[in-house]
Amino acid sequence: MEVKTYRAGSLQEALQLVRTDMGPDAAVLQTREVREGLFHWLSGTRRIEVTASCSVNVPSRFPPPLDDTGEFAAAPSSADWTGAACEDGNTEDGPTSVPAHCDTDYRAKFRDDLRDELSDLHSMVEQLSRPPAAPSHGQLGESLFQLFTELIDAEVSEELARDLIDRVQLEAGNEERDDPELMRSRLARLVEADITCGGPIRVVPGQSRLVALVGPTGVGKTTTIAKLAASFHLRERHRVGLITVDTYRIAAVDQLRTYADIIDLPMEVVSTPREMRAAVARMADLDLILMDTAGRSPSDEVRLRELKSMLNEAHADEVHLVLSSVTSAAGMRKAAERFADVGVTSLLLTKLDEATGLGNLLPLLRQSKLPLSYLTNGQNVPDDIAGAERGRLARLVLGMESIN
Ligand SMILES: Nc1nc2c(ncn2[C@@H]2O[C@H](COP(=O)(O)OP(=O)(O)OP(=O)(O)O)[C@@H](O)[C@H]2O)c(=O)[nH]1
Ligand SMILES: [Mg+2]
Repeated sequence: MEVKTYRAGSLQEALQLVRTDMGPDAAVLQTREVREGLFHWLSGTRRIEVTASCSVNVPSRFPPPLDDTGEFAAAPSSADWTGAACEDGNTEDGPTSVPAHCDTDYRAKFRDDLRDELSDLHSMVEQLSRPPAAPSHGQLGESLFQLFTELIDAEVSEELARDLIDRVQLEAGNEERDDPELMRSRLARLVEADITCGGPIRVVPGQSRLVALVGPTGVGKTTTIAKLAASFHLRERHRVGLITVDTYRIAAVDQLRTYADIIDLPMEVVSTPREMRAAVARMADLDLILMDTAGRSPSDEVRLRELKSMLNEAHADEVHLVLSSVTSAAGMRKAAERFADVGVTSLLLTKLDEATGLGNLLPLLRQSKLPLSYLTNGQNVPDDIAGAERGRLARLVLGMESIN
């Protein structure tokens, strides 16, 4: 008896393979879910395997068509009626009419069978759509399992945590796998390799550099401008000026003016592209111009276009997209996508002190091509800011180091 197995991404595709290879009369003997790929127990691809044969005669479940007289055109064979035979025992071979109640019994049986099959299919689909169970202690071994739970505690998504553990396991030698510290530093290096840092703003005396901060509302743009201004002016003795284009709220102008007064810096308030040109010209002899902008919803395309034309007018050398670490991974991805259009050149992450775990930053850090400039970790001006550094950031997002 010829028996073959076929694998595909879905039951439907697997049955199509059977049909193409063995023809429409092939009988399906078994279906089951299998996993393929390296470390299939962790994240192998789920496939459906169908075992089929052409040599097995499986009775048709469908009644033969009725002819013009309302009788079956060709009598079903005894095999066709297996289990559905009429109580009269009217199962003899050869052309014969089927009594009405036999037909009714058959159809009822057919309906029941169909219901059972639908219910089986339903459970199969449910099972397939369920995420695979988390890897167990026994599957991973002591140190990798510990690492996996640490990633989950750091709010790394389960999918990403599995992927990272897989990669670490793949790279580690057998003797390393029992050493939690070695595995931890291997994991940190892996994540570090995905992070790009651009370093702090490079100010060259006499070469006016214009740096703008943009981003969603309330992420800490103005506070960060104040931290940068104080740091460059008071600590590094550079000549710094401030421009704000956030004229939508009176309080926003007052907020920056307060910082400008305390640090003793010139400040310009700009509301049109023309005013922008004039303000930049007046500050041309400064070493650093920091530009504050109004918070924008990533979905507000009109306001984002306005922001872009202001930045073009200012000829900004650097545009830092400010994102809060307490935003969801999806929210950060959306903001990064939408603000890319305004000409963003780097990422600046704020409020690291407020996040319960920083694993949500990982997808953005891995996917974004933008270099990171600064990290902020509190409301204190000018202290709570530091240049982004790959190794430290990797340990922070993996929960191996605390921000405070
Ligand atoms: N915990 C914490 N709070 C911060 C940090 N940075 C800023 N904040 C606070 O976040 C709040 C909003 O800060 P702003 O600087 O006004 O934010 P913004 O992005 O300028 O806001 P809009 O101009 O309204 O879009 C303030 O209460 C800041 O003190 C930080 O790193 N950590
Ligand atoms: Mg602001």
